[in-house]
Amino acid sequence: MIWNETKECMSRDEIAHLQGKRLHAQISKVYHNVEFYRKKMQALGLEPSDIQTIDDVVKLPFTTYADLRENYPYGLLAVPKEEIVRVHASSGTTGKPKLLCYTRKDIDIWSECVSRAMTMAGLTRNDVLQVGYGYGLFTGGLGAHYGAENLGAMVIPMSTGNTQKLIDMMIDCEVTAIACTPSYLLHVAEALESKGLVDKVKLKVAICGAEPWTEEMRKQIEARLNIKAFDIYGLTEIIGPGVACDCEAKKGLHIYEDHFYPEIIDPDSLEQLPAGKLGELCITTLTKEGMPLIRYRTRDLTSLEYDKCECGRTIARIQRFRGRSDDMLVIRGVNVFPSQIETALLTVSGTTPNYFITVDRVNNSDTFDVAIEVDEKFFSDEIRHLEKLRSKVENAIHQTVGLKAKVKLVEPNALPHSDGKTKHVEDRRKLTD
Ligand code: DLL
Repeated sequence: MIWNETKECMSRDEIAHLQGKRLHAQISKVYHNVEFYRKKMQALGLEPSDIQTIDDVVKLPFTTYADLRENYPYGLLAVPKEEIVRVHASSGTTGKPKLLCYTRKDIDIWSECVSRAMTMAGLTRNDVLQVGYGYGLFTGGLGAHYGAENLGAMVIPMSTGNTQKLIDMMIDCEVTAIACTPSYLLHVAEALESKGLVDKVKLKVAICGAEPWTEEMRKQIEARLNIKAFDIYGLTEIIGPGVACDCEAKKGLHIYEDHFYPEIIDPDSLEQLPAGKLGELCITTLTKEGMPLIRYRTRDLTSLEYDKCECGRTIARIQRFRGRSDDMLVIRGVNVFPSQIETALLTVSGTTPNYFITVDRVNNSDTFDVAIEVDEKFFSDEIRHLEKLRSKVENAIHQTVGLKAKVKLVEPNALPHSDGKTKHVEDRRKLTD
């Protein structure tokens, strides 16, 4: 089922009843199948029978990305490994990535959620959709792809990296919809404008996400391409894109509450906050089989609204994201933790752990500059040695982060030093309205 009216327009009581039933079943499963959850619950004196209604969720312990990293790769599996048909991964603060495992049913539910999001954006089986998210361990490409196929639309799996080809196929194949990051779409808009091709494309809808963006960016995209742009949210840990998406009313992103139970918590006290209050989004997966997550702290800062939307849906709405409660940056759709720079620098001798990241948005594209203090001797040495070191550092960062940085090597003590918490990042992009 694609447009799941029975699940998106229930009364709040019906939603709570379904969520309670599913939570109870999910908790019984993880208690018996995942030692990590069993131990955490036992430490709190909890048994599955203590979790009967959705309000009981507050009794449960939180899960964090550190838990995922520590249990890498299969420690949080709730089914035998043979039932896993796919994995995806997302970068972590240091070292190993977070690995997420999907059963056949998980993939089906994920595809249905993405199809529901695409339906919300007005797409049907008559549409031709280009996927401009990366394919691979990142969930964007395959997530959008399976969702669009499930909808019955024609999918063109472009992936990233070849804008000219994307534009050629957009025109030749009469593409009507695109799924990609908002910053990339602005880049595509620029390329189309510079070639005078905007009138040649049949694009009407864009489904953009994977990075923070503003209403201003949405207006620009819509005006420059004469299309409607929708905001889609998700994270690898929960499933990938399709956790939530906005509708025509643009009053927030509808979260598929029949599969994902959202809470807002105070990131310091960890208390649950009421509707409308800004805090950290925390999600419990209600139907996931492979790697269910209980009260997963997304670190994304937002608020929730529960009143009925103009579109008729009764499922909760996530408001535009206001940032993160950790230091993760999303640069050109790639998650970057500043500590990854430190990890990269450890592999290059002659460097120090003193670095400074500057992120900006120039011509609608994110810039990623890293200044690093290096051994004094490189400045009295021949310039080619400094150049060689710079290229080694650039490669190490590219390897660790998965993104190319513009590296500048500086002399010791050239970067700002302070007694308190060392500042390693300046984000000059204005990503909240
Ligand atoms: O970015 C999944 C995705 C792919 C979502 C394509 C939408 C479209 P991760 O790489 O695990 O997964 O990154 C998840 O990206 O916790 C947010 O901080 C940020 N993010 C994702 N979508 C949005 C959005 C994918 N619409 C992290 N608005 C999340 C703001 C977003 N931030």
